[in-house]
Amino acid sequence: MSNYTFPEGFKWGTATASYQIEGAVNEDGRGPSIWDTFSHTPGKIEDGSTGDVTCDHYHRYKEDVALMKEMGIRNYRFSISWSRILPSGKGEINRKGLDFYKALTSELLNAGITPHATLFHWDLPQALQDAGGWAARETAYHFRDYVEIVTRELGESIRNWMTHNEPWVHSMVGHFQGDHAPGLKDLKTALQTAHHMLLGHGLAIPVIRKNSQGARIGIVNNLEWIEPASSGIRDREAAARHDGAYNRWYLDPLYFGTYPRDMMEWYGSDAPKIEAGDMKIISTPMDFLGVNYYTRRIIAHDSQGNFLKCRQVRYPFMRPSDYEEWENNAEGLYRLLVRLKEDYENPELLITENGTPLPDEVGADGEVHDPDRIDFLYRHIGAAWQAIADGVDLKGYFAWSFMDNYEWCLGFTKRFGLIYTDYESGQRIIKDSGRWYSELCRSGTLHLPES
Ligand code: IFM
Repeated sequence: MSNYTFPEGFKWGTATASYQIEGAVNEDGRGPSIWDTFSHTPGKIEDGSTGDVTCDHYHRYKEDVALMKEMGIRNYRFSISWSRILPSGKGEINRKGLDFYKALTSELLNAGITPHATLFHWDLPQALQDAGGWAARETAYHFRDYVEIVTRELGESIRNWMTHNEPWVHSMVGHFQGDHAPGLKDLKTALQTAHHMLLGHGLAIPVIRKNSQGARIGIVNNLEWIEPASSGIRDREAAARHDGAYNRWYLDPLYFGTYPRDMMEWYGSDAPKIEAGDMKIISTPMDFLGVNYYTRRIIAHDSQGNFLKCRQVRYPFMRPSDYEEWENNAEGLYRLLVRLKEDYENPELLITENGTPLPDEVGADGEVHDPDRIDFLYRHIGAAWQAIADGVDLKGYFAWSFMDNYEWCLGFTKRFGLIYTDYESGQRIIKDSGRWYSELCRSGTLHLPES
């Protein structure tokens, strides 16, 4: 069978995030965020670049929305920059920041595109970091207050809300590995950060419900399919620990109101401080889970390995083009989706990110030919179709990313977009994958790519 039709109403979309695309970091009253500080610190970003200009979406948003419309993309996931709305993270509101997101939202709605807004995609106002960041409990309450302002102002035009993007990345990569802002390296701080992010998520839900009638609310987690490198007990235990730290730590509190017991024991004195009532707030019912899927991992025990005493195994069958340790494995997506159905009571799911970075170039014909991305998308979207056929409550798919953009500590060295961004001129060029995806958005039927 080479054709797969998705259910009526399935949401096809693309995704971006504020610091990765907006630029205009010093305009219209925006305050500094931790990513401004981090990217301007020598040695932190692979190519030494910053998000000061990036895709200049702040000035070009009309052109970008027009491109989305031209491509037949009917859903757009973007994030709101906290420090555009509240330059110091709390206190005085910057109306011009709100005006930008209002203008973007109207442009989308006028183009027939449904907005899906993420409230926190890692760009914490620097002033809040100076006061302790997410490791400080008050930040969860400042987040709730920021969400109150945003949803009071935008709650009628936006009805799809995501509290956080990838709390694992922000807590662990930003506070334990030190590769993302704010660049800290302490496990206890990272786990406390994660706890307060989840607390902020739970605190925000009733606020969004009050201000945005009929809203669909969720959180976005980065999740992986994890397999042990062998059937030996030590590898199986190592894989369970990796799964515990990466997947279950950010799912069990939401669905069961508890942290996984095995991981609480493993973390011991590094485990977060939890106050009475926190877990009830964190497990406030939500409407959907956003799943960002990029890879599976094969995990082996390693007594010299990381804090989990494990390491990732790279197999010879992984293609050289597989991005660093990210294996292109669509079956992992299928298995992950089925696992979420079985272990977490068949929650409503959205694939909120999925994509692959490739060394795209503009050809002599002025076009960008990226057959490997089409192959990646075809396989992963096929896996999504199979999961739906097997009873997974998957309601939508958002490709990462709408356009090439600033890839955090990797700067501009990775291109994930369906649209090529020329960072010198600002020109956008729809890649072959963009045209292919556009056809899928219009028809809702997955066709085998032409070879
Ligand atoms: O670019 C990021 C995005 O901000 C969050 N999820 C993963 C993407 C690719 O690394």
